Order: sequence, then structure tokens, then C-alpha cells
Amino acid sequence: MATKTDPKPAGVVDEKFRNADKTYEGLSRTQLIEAYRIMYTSRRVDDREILLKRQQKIFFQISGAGHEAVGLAAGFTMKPGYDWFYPYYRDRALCLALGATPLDMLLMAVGAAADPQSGGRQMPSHWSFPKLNVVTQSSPTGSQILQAVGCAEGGRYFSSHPHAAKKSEGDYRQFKDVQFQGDEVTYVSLGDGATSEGEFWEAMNTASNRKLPVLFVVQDNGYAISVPVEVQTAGGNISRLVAGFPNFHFEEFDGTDPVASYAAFARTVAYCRAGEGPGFIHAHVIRPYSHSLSDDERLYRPDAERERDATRDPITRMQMFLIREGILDEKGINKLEKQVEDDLQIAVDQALEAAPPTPDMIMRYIYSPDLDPTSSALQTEPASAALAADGKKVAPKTMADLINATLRDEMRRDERIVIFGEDVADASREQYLNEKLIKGKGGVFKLTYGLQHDFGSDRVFNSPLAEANIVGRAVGMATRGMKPVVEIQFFDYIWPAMMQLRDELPLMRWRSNNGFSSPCVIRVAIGGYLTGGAIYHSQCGESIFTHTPGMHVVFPSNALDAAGLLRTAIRCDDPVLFLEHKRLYRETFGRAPYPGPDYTIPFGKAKVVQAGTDLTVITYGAVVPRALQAAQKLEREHGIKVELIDLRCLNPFDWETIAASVSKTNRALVAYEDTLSWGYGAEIAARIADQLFDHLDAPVRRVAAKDVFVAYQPILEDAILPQAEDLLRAMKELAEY
Ligand SMILES: Cc1ncc(C[n+]2csc(CCOP(=O)(O)OP(=O)(O)O)c2C)c(N)n1
Ligand SMILES: [Mg+2]
Repeated sequence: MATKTDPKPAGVVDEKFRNADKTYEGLSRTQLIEAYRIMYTSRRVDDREILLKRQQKIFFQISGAGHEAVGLAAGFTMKPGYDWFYPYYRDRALCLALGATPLDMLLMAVGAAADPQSGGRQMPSHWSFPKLNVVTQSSPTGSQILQAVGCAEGGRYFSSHPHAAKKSEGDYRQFKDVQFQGDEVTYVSLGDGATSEGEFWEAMNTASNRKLPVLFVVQDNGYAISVPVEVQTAGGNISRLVAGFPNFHFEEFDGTDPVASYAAFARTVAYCRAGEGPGFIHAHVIRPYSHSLSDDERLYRPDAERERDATRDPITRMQMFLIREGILDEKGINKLEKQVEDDLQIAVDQALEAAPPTPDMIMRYIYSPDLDPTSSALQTEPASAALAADGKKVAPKTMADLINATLRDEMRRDERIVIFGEDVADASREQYLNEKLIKGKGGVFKLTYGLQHDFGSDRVFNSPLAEANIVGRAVGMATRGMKPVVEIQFFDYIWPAMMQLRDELPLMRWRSNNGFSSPCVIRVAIGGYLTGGAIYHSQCGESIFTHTPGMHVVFPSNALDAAGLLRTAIRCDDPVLFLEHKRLYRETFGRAPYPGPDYTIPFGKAKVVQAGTDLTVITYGAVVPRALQAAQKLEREHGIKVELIDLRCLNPFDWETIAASVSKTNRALVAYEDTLSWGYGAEIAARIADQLFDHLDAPVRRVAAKDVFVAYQPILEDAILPQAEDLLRAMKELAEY
């Protein structure tokens, strides 16, 4: 706790005549003065920002006004750089109490290059202080909550696997320091409105079930912009709704009262710290300054209601408390406030003079500046090749086998890896396994089979049936330095996780200006050609993710590539979406012997499946074997030689190989399984048209699925998805153009 122990400052009521030792719920008089200083500073930073916004010197403002006592209480009962914090935008007083400065905040408001939180990338009040363990926050309401759960799981994991925290050369661990404390607590806050988000409930569920030391803090100001709490929350009170969650310590109180708030936080933090389970704090606060400067609450709140709130203003309450208790007199208050004003003026002047970021900085930190997954150092030879050269017999294995073997070897090598998702464990009721009553499941496609058995239930475990839960927790764990390799059972069901996959995971590093990162792997079973897969077990949609900066997207077509690319993905310092085609899992095409525990393939390097001179076909995934079949037939029957390129990795992708090939063949066909329009191939085709126009002897063509979802009846499925005959026809037409 940041308290001053200096001698009695002037203005403090003479303690000779008072009970100098008297404490208030454990807070000393000196601490209470410090508390007021922080709360008042918080309010005044808001006031100054509002002025600056009106003067058009900053571009946005959202205040913590009315929430100061809660932030203060949290800051006084938790430890910066020891506990972990997932605050929301009203937590200005919390950040000040933890050690952030008004200058830090104002630099963010002006969007300065020196803004320590985001380098001018994020709006003000989007806190991020790596040294204090305040984790970069975003704007979507509620997306921080599951991450906080993952963060707490990370702390617990490292406590029971301290060796895993060690640094290690040769992969992301070299750049990812791990710190953890056996009794750390993770703070996460949100407004009353954000409790309506599904992710809130998913987070409560897991924190409760796993008895995690997460402190949920709902700062209930009665409104979410203009929507009152009774519209958000059934019955109008979130405490009543969550009361049934087991293992929690609950508190509900007036969050405008600093001493009562402190007491409630002290009890709850102690409960979490002791490992009893999560805490739930429901603080009733006020919101005196409208939602933000873009909102005028007089449009939906009558004066009487606003005046009623004003009587509970925590700043005034604290002032009156200090005077009533004889801790500070009016002179003392004035002196403290003047000091705050003077200090703030210096900070404002500094912030207004701070240099803005330069446009050349915009592309920095989208990906790790330390580890380049496209490096040629990752180009290795499969160990199986050497064995075969020695005349040893090495049996070819399926893609499913090699993914399983790669996961196993990587888990052995790196204790930070955990695997979770729906059905990925062998059996959650591990006694069944121990007593050898069952064989175990290990995923609906059995890709993780035996891993729980080999590595234990704290490294391979089932999640609830909730995709946001899987990805959100993975983000939190990865922020702490773990390496979650999670599974989304079917691409068709990835959408509940979309907020995490679009607005969180790929942005942790960029939005914090390299302050935080969350390198993890999301394995997803994708694709059709299943004969009966229908709408909801056949989808592709990779371009949605290649369209998201900050995330690598890999899509192997054969067993060997899957093994090499998965290893690179796991060792990578960035988030990776690893797409595994279901139809290819056990296909005869592309089987290979296990290439050994060190086999890696760099990202962004395509494979020329077959060299040719007449036409370039660019594809990936399950279209590769179909295109190969078509190309072979075309050569047999018409003597046309196709150069077939398997991209393997979609972001980054291998432009060099494409350009070299198209410059040679002068004809390009892009083929993909997803629906034709707006798909991944559109980008490749546009680039070829743009940059290789002078080399082209024919238009750039695409072959892809019809613009419709995949139907169940195999006749319909065949008509919808691109088939070898479709590819053959397009290749021939283009070659003859
Ligand atoms: C997912 C999402 N939807 C909508 C918004 C726009 N928005 C920003 S704040 C807010 C209201 C939040 O209310 P509450 O959770 O009660 O917090 P408060 O601002 O009252 O402290 C809304 C709707 C958003 N940021 N994120
Ligand atoms: Mg609210």
C-alpha cells in the first residue's frame, strides 16, 4: 500500500488533543489523509481532462468521478506488482493508488509518444502499467473478466509448477518473464451494465468452480450510459442473482463511503488471499459526470435524481469525514488540495508539451519484435529422413497422429504448455482413468488422446461448453507466461469467442505498445468434404482471421506440415490460429513418419507441391489434394504442366513464391474451399493483378465454394464445394486462354 509515513504535515489537526492512534476499520489518520489526496487527485485529473477536451487539446474523456472510494479501497488493500489488475475505465483512483501518476494519464489523453500505456494508440483511461501488473484493457465491456480468470489460473499453475517459470532459450520463453506469488489475488472490475455480458457469467462460473483467487468488483452506478440497472439485471440487483455461486465471499455496500469500502475490500481480499475462493464486491456508487463527455445525462435523468446522487459524492463525504473526525481541518484540506492542483498543473504542462507519436511507429509491435517465426533458422529436416536414409523403416502416420505426437513432445519440452477445450481430456473423472476402468476420450477427433494420462489433469483438462471461456482464459494465462494450446472443437462454433479473437488476443501487444503479449495457440477443426457434415460441421472462414492484424493463421494440408508448423506455432511469441482440416486428419494423402521432436517449418513459406511451366495454382488445405489430382490428370490428358503451390500458412503468406511462379507461368488460378466472394483468394488474386500485371497472359481466376453454406445431402455438398473436376475445368480454360 502506498502510504506516507512522514511527520505530521502542517494543517493536520494537533494530535496531542486527539486520539492519534485511533484507526478506522484499520486505516490510520495518516492513511486517511493519503486516501483523500488520491481521491481528490483522481477527481481533479478528470476535471482537467474535461477542460482540455473542451479546449480540443485532447480527443476523448471518460471519468472515474463518483467511483473514487472504491478504487481507493482496492488500491489500499491490494499490492501493485504483486497482485494482478484487470480494471475498467472508471478505475482512475485505483491506478493512482497503485502508483500510476497523473502525468501517465495525461500523456495518454493527449496521445503522446511517451504515453506509457499505449504510445498514443488507445483512448484515455484504458489503463496499462506492466510494472504494477495492471494489464492492458480494451473498450469492449466485459472482455477483461475471463482474462482475469486465466491470469489467476496462471498464478496458481506456476505456484504448483515453479520450474515452468524458468527462462529458456530458443522459443517465446526467452522473452517472457514469469512472476508469481503463492497468495496473489487478481482484481477485475466492471460496471453494472457489463454484468449483462455472457462472458461475465462464464467467468463467475469458472472462478467459482475452480475456487480461484479472483476479486470481482461490480461498480454499480445504476446506469449503463442511459439504460438503468433494472433493465440490465433481473430484479435490479446483481448481488441477488449471483448469490448462488458456490465458494464466493460476497459483499454489497455503499461504495461512496471510503471507510466502509476499505473494510469490505479488506475482508474480501483476505478471503481470496487465503485461497478460500473468489470474492464478489458489489459497490453502489454514483456517476456525477454523465457517461462520458459524449453523453448528456440530463436527457434521461431528471434533476431530482441527479441531486440525490450528489449528496453521496465520495469526495465531499471524505472531506466531511476528515473534518468531523478532526483528522484535517479546513486549512489542512485547502493546503492538500492546493498541493494537488500545483502538481497537476506541472503534469498538464508537461503533457501538453509532449511529442506526438510519428506515423512510422504504427506498424511496430503488431507482432513480437524478438522472435521472427518466418526465420530460415526454423527450416529443418525431418529426423525421419535420416532414419530412412539409414535403411530404417519409418511408418507413415496420419495428420491426427502427428499432431498428437507433436503436442506430446512439446509438452514434455515445455512445462508452460497446458491444453484445454471441450472434451480434450481423456476423462475429467480421473479416478476412472486411475482405476483403468476406461480408455479415455482425448477430443472428439482424438487429437489430444493420452495427453492427460501422460501429463496430468492440471495440464490437460476440459473446459465448460463455452468458447469465449476457452479463448478468454487462454489470453489471461498467456499474459502470465503460460503457453495455452487450446482447442475449438469445430470452426462453426468459434463465434462465441469472436470478441476475444478479434478485439483481445491479437491486440494485447499492439495496444499496450509492447507492454503485454499473449502468445498462445488456438487449434480449430475446420472444413467440409465430410459427406453429411452439413451447415454446422463444414464451415471455413479463414479470411475473417487473416483480416485481423496481430494473429498468425496456419492451414496445413498434410501430416508433415502439420507437425512442423504446429511446433513453430507453439514456440512462437505471437498468437497463432492453427486450422486443422477435419477431412485431412486421417486421409491417406499426405501421411508421413513422425519427423522428430525438433522439426519446425517457418511461417510464411509455401511449398511447391509440383513444379510446372504453364499455369500456377495457388491453394491450401483440403483443396491441395484435389488440385493435385486435377493437375496430374491435366498433364496426362492434355500435357499441360501446372505449378501447384500449397501456401500452408495464410498469415504471413509467401508472396515471393507466388510472384516467382506467376512471373514464370504467366497464368494464375487461386483455389480455396471457402465461399468464393470476399474469401481469402480474393486478396491473393488482387495482389497478383496489382503487382504482376505485366507478367499476366490471362485474367486471374478463382475456384471456390458457391456463395452458400454447405448442405447435408452429399449431392448438394458436392455441388457446393469445389471438386477436382471444377479445378480441372478452370485449369484447362486458363491454360488455353
Ligand atoms: C461490448 C460493448 N458494447 C457496447 C459498448 C459501448 N459502451 C461503452 S460503456 C457502455 C455502458 C457501460 O455501463 P456499465 O457497465 O454500467 O459501466 P459504467 O460506464 O456505468 O461505469 C456501453 C454500452 C462497449 N464499449 N462494449
Ligand atoms: Mg454503470
